[in-house]
Order: sequence, then C-alpha cells, then structure tokens
Amino acid sequence: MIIKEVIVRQLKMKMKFDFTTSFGTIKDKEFLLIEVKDEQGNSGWGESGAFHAPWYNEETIQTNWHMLEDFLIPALLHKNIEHPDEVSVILSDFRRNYMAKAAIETAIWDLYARNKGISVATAIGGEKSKIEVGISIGIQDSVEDLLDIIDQHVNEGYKRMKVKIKPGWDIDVIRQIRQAFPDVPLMADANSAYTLNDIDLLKKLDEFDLMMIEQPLAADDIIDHAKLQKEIKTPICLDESIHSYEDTRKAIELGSCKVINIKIGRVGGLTESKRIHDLCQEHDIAVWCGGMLEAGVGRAHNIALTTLGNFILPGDTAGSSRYWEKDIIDPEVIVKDGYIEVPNEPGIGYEPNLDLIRQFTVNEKSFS
Ligand code: OSB
Ligand code: MG
Repeated sequence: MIIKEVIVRQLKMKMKFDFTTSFGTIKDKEFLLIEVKDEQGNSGWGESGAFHAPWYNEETIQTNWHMLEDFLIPALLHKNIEHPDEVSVILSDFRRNYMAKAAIETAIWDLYARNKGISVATAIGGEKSKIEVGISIGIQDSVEDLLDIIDQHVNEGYKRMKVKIKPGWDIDVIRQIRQAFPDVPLMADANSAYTLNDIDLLKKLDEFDLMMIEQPLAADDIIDHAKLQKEIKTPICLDESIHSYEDTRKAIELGSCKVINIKIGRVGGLTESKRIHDLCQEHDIAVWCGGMLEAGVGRAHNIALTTLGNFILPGDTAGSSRYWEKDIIDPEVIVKDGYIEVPNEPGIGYEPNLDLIRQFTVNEKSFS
C-alpha cells in the first residue's frame, strides 16, 4: 500500500475525573489522532499517548506534532509499504520520540489489517478472544475516597486494582486497602517517586502481598532497580525505564524486574511491543498492557496487543465509560466481569466516529 495522505488532529476531551500521580495531575485529555490514507482512500487510525506536558516522559503533543510534520510523515509519505513491520525500520533513522512514531505506526497497522480483512489482533499474531483487565486509580483526597473507588470497581468485576503511590501516600494507604479488601489482587505504581534511600520503606510493602510494585525508582534507571529487586520480595514491574527490545534485554540480564508493563507508545509501536513480548516470554517475564488514559483508538490498539499469549496479567485497559461521557469510537469499549471481548472486525475493530472527532478537534493538518 502507498501512504497518500496523513491527517494529524489534535483533540481535547473532557475526562470524567482528574488523574493524580506522583508526577502531577492530568485534567482534560489533549492528544493527537493520526489518520493515514492509502491510494484507494481507505483509512487507518492511530493515537499518541503524549500529554500536553513532559511529565511521564519527555514527549509532548507539540514535540509529537513537530516530529510527525518535519520527519516521520515525510519519511513515509508516498512510500510503498508491504508490511507494517517496515515502518519502525524506516523510522529508526530518527532517535527516540517513540510516542510520535507509535501514533503513525499503529495507524499503518490498522490500515494494513483493514485492507487484508483481518483484525489488528490477528495481524500481529494474537490468540485471545477476550482479555482480562484491571484498573489504575489515581491519588485521592482521602483514603475513604480511594476505598470507595476500589469498592465500586471490584463490584464492576475488574480483575485487579492498581493504586498510585508517592512519599506520604504509600504504606498506610496500602495497609488500609488490605484491611478493607484482604484478597483483592492489588499493586502499586510509584511513577519513579523513590530512590534507594527509601529501601526500608519499600521493604515494608512486602507485608501486603502486592502482585508487584511498578516503577519505584528513576525513570532512566535499570541498575538501582536490580539492586532493589534483590532486597524486596515484591516483584518489580518496569514501566518508564523500558523503551525498546534492547532496554528489555538489559533489564532481564541485570535482574531489574520480574514483570514488564508494555505501552505501545513508550516503545514506538506494535512491532516493537511484540518483540518485547516475545523476548519476555522466552525469559519467563510476565507482561501486561499499560495505559495512557487513551481515547478509543489508542484503547483499541491496546486491546489488540493484549491478545498476544504472554499478556498473562490483567492490564490497565478499562472500559470507555470510566474515562468519557462518550468515546470517539463505535461501539465503545465495554468491560463485563473484568473482561473485554476482542472484536473480530477488520482493523482495530471499532469505527472512529468522525462527527465526534470533529467536535473535539482543536487543530488539524493534512499532509499529502
Ligand atoms: O504510569 O501507568 C502509568 C496514566 C498516565 C501516565 C502514566 C500512567 C498512567 C496510568 C493510567 O496508570 C492507566 C490508564 O487508565 O490508562
Ligand atoms: Mg506506570
């Protein structure tokens, strides 16, 4: 297929809740949506996980726009692409900027799969017809509020609860959750809020039978995480530290983690996500699919990725209605008893709703 046109849209959508982590609070969600068109006028869709500010990683909506406009789109436009695996090779001329790359790479996967009449899940070699999901809960004003939210989502059937922690909102909070919910599958995500100086505090987490602790230490570290993993029983899961297959290989070799959260955007697309998945499988490292508070298009790609066999732990892909009054895809993503049924329709399996997308678009540019 030949990429004839790429449309970059910046959307702003009202989220149902503010999402607070150790790095800051995300209020309304602004993000880029990418539509690629081939010579037949068929479309494929991708979404960037970058936020308006470089809190989670160094990318932003504006850096993504710049990368797409000045480098990534010119490198792909009018090229004949036989298979989406070629995209990451072409884009490897440019360093990093993985969320910008993933936004267009996933759009090309969607287009490719639609043209083949198969789902993205099938195109990448996915096996599951339904996926198990959990939920990620931000830091709240009070522990009572947090316990209420956990209660609500346990009752909705979500398969595991992930709570954000930071210094001052950690051991006591986890203890109270455990008292109220002795058996709930529970984990904590620190988003890099600690250092090795906090080792005594992090050791105390071993009491609470957590499934894992996600990214306790620096976002660019795999050495200190290896030291920490030797000192604590709770499995460490890496998020921010893993950008590639190579990072994964080194983290496994060092013993920096026992679990990896794969985010398509953080690693530059579905091809790299699959390579990381396969490597982890060979080394008995469990993986699960993380989230960036995605709207429907990004959410649909997460669902497709999660159908790969080694996604054995519930991910962060909650249903559309957790985040949005109305999501930008039809149908919306529905979670029932903690599972999402994987659609069989071609491509991402959900139709982008152009009327809603136009309604939320604050900036748009077409490249051809
Ligand atoms: O660290 O996994 C994270 C959201 C924004 C930035 C980073 C993270 C998260 C989440 C939310 O945990 C997951 C989701 O519901 O999409
Ligand atoms: Mg995380």
